[in-house]
Order: sequence, then C-alpha cells, then structure tokens
Amino acid sequence: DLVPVRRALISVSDKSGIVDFARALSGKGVELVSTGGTSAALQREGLAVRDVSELTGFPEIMDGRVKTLHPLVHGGLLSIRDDAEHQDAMKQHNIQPIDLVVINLYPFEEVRFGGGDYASVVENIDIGGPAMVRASAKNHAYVAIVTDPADYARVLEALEQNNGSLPYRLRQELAAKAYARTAAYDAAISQWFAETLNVEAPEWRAFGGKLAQVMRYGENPHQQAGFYLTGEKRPGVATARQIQGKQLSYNNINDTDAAFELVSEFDPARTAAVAIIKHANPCGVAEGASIAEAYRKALACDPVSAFGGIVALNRTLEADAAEEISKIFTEVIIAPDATEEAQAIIAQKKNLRLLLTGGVADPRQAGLAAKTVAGGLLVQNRDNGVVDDLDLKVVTKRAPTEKELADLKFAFRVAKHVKSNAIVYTKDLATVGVGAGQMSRVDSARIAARKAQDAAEAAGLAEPLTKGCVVASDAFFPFADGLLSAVEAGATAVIQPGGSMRDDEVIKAADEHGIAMVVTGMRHFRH
Ligand code: 93A
Repeated sequence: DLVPVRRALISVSDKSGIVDFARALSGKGVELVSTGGTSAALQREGLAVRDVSELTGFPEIMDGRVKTLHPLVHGGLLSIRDDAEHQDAMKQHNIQPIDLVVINLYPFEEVRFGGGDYASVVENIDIGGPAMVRASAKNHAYVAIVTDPADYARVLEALEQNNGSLPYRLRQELAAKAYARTAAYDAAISQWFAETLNVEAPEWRAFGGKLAQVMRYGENPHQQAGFYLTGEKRPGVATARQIQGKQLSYNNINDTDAAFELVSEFDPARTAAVAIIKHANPCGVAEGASIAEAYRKALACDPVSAFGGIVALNRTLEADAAEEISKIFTEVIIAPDATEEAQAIIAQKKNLRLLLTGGVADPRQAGLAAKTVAGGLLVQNRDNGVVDDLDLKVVTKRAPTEKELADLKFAFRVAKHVKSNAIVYTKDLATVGVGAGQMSRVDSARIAARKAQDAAEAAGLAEPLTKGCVVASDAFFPFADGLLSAVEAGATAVIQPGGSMRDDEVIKAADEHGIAMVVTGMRHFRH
C-alpha cells in the first residue's frame, strides 16, 4: 500500500510553511509543479519548479480563473495507475502522473468576513483548487492530498519513514480531511449568498462555525464547552464588544442572547426598554420614558429573581441607569452603547460584564435556529413574527381600550421570548407576572399570578400588581380554566393566538366576565 512520491503539484494561497516543505520534498528528489504565484514564491527561494502552464502547454488565462482546469492536470490526478486503458490514455496524451498534491484554497472566508465587497468575495470562490482537491482525494489509492499546512510535518515524517513513499492509511486520512474542507468551503459560500439575500431556507445553509471561545465548562462544571460563530451579521452576544469583566460562561452566553433578542423586539426609536433575564426567561421587562425608568419598572416585577440576572437595554446605557443597575448583583449588561460616564460607573464593579453591540437586532430578520437531539440536529427558521405585523381580531363583545391594546401587544411581544407554556401579565407597559416553562397553561397562569402577589407584598402594596392588568398567552387556551385563572388574578383583557377546538367556550367565558379578547393567529412556542 505504499506509493512512491515522484511528482508533486503545489498550488497554495496561504503560503505559510510552503517553502520549507517544498525544499524538503525537492531534497527527496520529488519534482515540483506549481501555479503562477506559488511557483514564483518557490523560485524566489531558489527552488527548481516547473510551471503548470509548461506541463499543460496552455497558459493561465482569465486572471487565473483557468489555470489548472486542464485534462493534463486532471488526468495526472485521476488515472488508475495499473489500469491498462488508463495507461494507454496517459501514453497517448502524454499525461504525467501526479502523486502528491498540496493545495489550500482562495481565502473566501477571510475575504467574506473581512468585509470584502461583492465582486471580491465572488472572485475568491476557488474553482480549480477544489476540483483538484476532490480529484486527488477520490484517487487516494495513488495520490496523497494535503490541504492543511499543519500536515506538512506529518507528511515529511511519513516520507522519511517509508523511503520516499506514503502509506495507504495516511492517504485515506488526508482524503477524509480534504472532503471536509471542500464541504465547509461550499457551505460558507452558500451561507454568504443566503445572508446577502436575507431569504435563507434551512437547506441552503449548513450549520458550521468558527470556534471563538473555549469556556471553562458548559452548562455544568463536568461538561466541556465551546462557543462557535456562524458569521451571521446580527447585533447580539456573539458579535458584541466586551468592555470589562471576566469571560462569559456558557450559561451567561445563553442568557445574554435571550435577553438581547427580547429587548430587540422594542424599536429604540419608539421607546426605551429593558429586559432582565434569569435561566433564559424574563423576570422583568418594561418600557419607559428612559432606560433608568424602564429598568426600575422591570425590576419591580420580580426583584428576588433579578438577583444575579442579565440586563439588556435597547438604547445607550447612561449614568443614571448604570447607577441603578449596579445597586444589585448583576452578571451581565448588554446594550447597543454606553456613555463614558456610564462605563466609569460600571468599571467600579470589576466582575460585572458590559457588552456593547452597536445596535439592536432586527426581529424580522430571517435566520436559523438549531437544537440537537440524540443523533440529530433540528434546524428551523428563526421565529421572526412580530405582533405589529399581525392581523389582530377582537373576538369578544368588549373591545380592548387603547391602553389595554398597547399593554396586550407588549405582553405578546414578551411572551414570544418566554419558554412555553408562557403566560405574561402586563400593566402600564411592564410585566407584573411571568409564568414560564410549565407543562400546563393553567399552572403558568397561576404561578405568574402568585409571583405578582409576592411582588406586591414585598413592595408593601395593598393590591396584587395583576389587579387590572392584561394577559398574553403564547398559545391558545385549550380550556377555559387558564383564562379563568387569569381573570381571577385580575386581568381585564387577553391576547392569544386562538385556534383551539374550544375557542367558543373560551370566548364565552371571557364575555361572561366582561373581558376583551384579541386573537393574533400566530403562535409563539419556545422550548
Ligand atoms: O481561479 S481558480 O478557480 N482556477 C484554477 O484553475 C485554479 N487552479 C488553482 N483557482 C485555482 N487555483 C487556486 O489558486 C488554488 O486553489 C490556490 O488557492 C491558488 C494558488 O494560486 P497561485 O499559485 O497563483 O498563488
């Protein structure tokens, strides 16, 4: 299974380590054939190199778009050496076998993520390189394909050990790596198109990513974890600039994402908004005339849970809000920006992380979300439904007042970001009770009401905060009980998707209690 290496074709964009590698090959009597730029680089270092155009008898044309796409190259890569017919073809067309191929591709990813313009990104789609990589890898029975400079040493060592030949097992391993590379390369190209067009479908984009951070541990200390970037252009935890504080943990990243995605539902041109998150669920969300006011309102919803939380803002962090937020233990603040004065206040809390995103995320942006299951990956489009775009229908005798309607829309916006079953009580554009992650909707309604009661008692109020509130449900009420429980808590208006078999029963119960109900036609499950 040993194949002697007599001729190597070298064509690399990343030229690191190539001169030493080529010199070592040359020292072992290997003939070097190379493309324009690579050939020049090797010749400058005094190495004897044959140009591909000399081998093919055809010049590189069209700015290099066509340089190795030639039967004399691909015949040399693909021929079965001990097949009589292939041998005849080689003799007839004067095709010389190539035993070792060293290629790395045009730097598409670097140009793309480096902010290259459309034309230069397209020009950096390598065609001839992947064709040679795939051809050599297919013919690994005779050809070794090296696509990673990190493998140069290993290949030299194997040549040394095997008297100028390479073993089958190594050629197989290199082939496996080669196809992984061309697959990732094409996935990156498809991903770029999808993002450029902003109309991606899950099948257009392979999930992959660039390792950005290795965490000390995962969700729990006995789990290892890494943070991979997909390259999606979206303000948020993955693309933010961290101003201070230690590295974010796995749970911090997850929670910070939930917080910023939620607060991004609120257009900063219309209102200031703050979300406080614990375990990926909001424990307080509010709009306000300022960020400081929104923060106070959000905190009042569930000050006990807010301890050690993540705070997300949709506008610049200013000094007054920075003072307020640093009064209680907070893990992370994520905001579009922060004034110098606010940063100086935060700087006094060494462990508090401050992340600046440069803007809010567009809740309507197309995108992908993924989740693993045993042996599989579930991929779907991001939930980019926005309540403002929905055709809201009043289904009860009483229509909501203008104030109720504003609160209903607020509550539904928040419910989209609460784990199902989600029930969100809202008053004066602030959550007053959040029921999350329960297996029955009626339990979520009760828990949210109880939390509102607790908050009122803690604040020394006579009435629970839910008195005269509105309520949102992320999915329809399967029975009237969930609705009745919200009515009992003090809700006067309801927003929910509708569509239950028992909608009539639920609407009737609402009418009996003088409740105004609005249906959205859109469900916001979140698991
Ligand atoms: O433009 S190409 O798609 N057409 C080709 O025929 C071709 N052959 C090799 N790109 C091609 N290459 C790529 O050129 C290689 O994959 C490598 O990345 C690069 C090396 O070019 P040079 O040696 O001129 O620097």
